[in-house]
Amino acid sequence: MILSGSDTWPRVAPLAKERALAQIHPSEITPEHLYLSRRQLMGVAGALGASLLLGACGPQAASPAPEVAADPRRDDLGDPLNSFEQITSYNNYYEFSTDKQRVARLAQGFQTSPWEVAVGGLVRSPRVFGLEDLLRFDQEERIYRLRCVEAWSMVIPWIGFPLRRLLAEVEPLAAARYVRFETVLRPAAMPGQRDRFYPWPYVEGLRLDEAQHELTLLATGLYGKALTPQNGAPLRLVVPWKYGFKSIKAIVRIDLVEQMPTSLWMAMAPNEYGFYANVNPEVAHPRWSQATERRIGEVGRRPTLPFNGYAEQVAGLYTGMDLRANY
Ligand SMILES: Nc1nc2c(c(=O)[nH]1)N[C@H]1C(S)=C(S)[C@@H](COP(=O)(O)O)O[C@H]1N2
Ligand SMILES: [Mo]
Repeated sequence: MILSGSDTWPRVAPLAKERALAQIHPSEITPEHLYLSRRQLMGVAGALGASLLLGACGPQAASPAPEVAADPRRDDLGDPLNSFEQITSYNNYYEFSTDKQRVARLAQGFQTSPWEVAVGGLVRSPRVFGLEDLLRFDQEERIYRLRCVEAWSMVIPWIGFPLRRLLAEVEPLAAARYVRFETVLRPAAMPGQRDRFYPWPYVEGLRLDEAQHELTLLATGLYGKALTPQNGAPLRLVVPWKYGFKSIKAIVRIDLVEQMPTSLWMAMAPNEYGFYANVNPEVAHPRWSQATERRIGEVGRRPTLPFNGYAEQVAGLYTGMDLRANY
């Protein structure tokens, strides 16, 4: 059997950084290793800042050398990480293309600096954060599974910070019940946004308590580097217990609101996608089962876990709710 949720907590999320550090023996810290040394991890914010500056005025960062050894780390269920190459070459990002293998090339050179994120709505202190402000939040590494609604998955070492820290800065008002996120609208640079079939910009939403959960991350990087454009640079949401489409990329607006936001997918296909979209092997998509998934890089399929393996941490958010009706 797969490890049950109770075997996973409390080794996951808040401790991920410590775990990652504990597993790195000093003799292993060599230039060939992509993963972070203690010194590098503490300098992550600075490093991201520097690579972003380079991105703004220099050529694109080079890809890692092909001879780089596979990262030996594991997620909280013992699964190996997907490679940087896999994570950055198989992407869902409809603003660029519906073809996952074309997104990376089309997104190359997408301008992500300067960047501003307006955080407002039902808050006491609305504020516009520049990317440099966001990098001032303590950055940490989180190794999370990403489970796409299309029934493929990956294990990704994100860099970022809990969304709840950002929300605390703007002080949500008592009337705020949901958080609404919006992706940048830039049709001149995003060919998919010239397709009027979709109601751009991409919008997603969370209930406020979901948004404030410790696992909910605003990611600024992965594999210790700044996010690539195809993965949602410079700032994207990561909600590991929900289907991947909730993890909205290239965020420019975050609003605290009273009513449940209508996401792009709720508007497009209300029979397929609901607001909650928690990973649930028992609720099939109208066109395919969600009981199993294909881990990118593996042959065969593996069982899909309730809440994508994070049930122990998040099931309490849904006590008393019918998770079939609230798909
Ligand atoms: N703005 C925006 N965000 C998005 C998407 C998108 O098309 N546009 N696709 C979503 C889907 S369906 C998935 S599975 C994940 C994929 O993230 P990745 O490419 O970093 O693996 O991004 C999500 N975020
Ligand atoms: Mo997805």
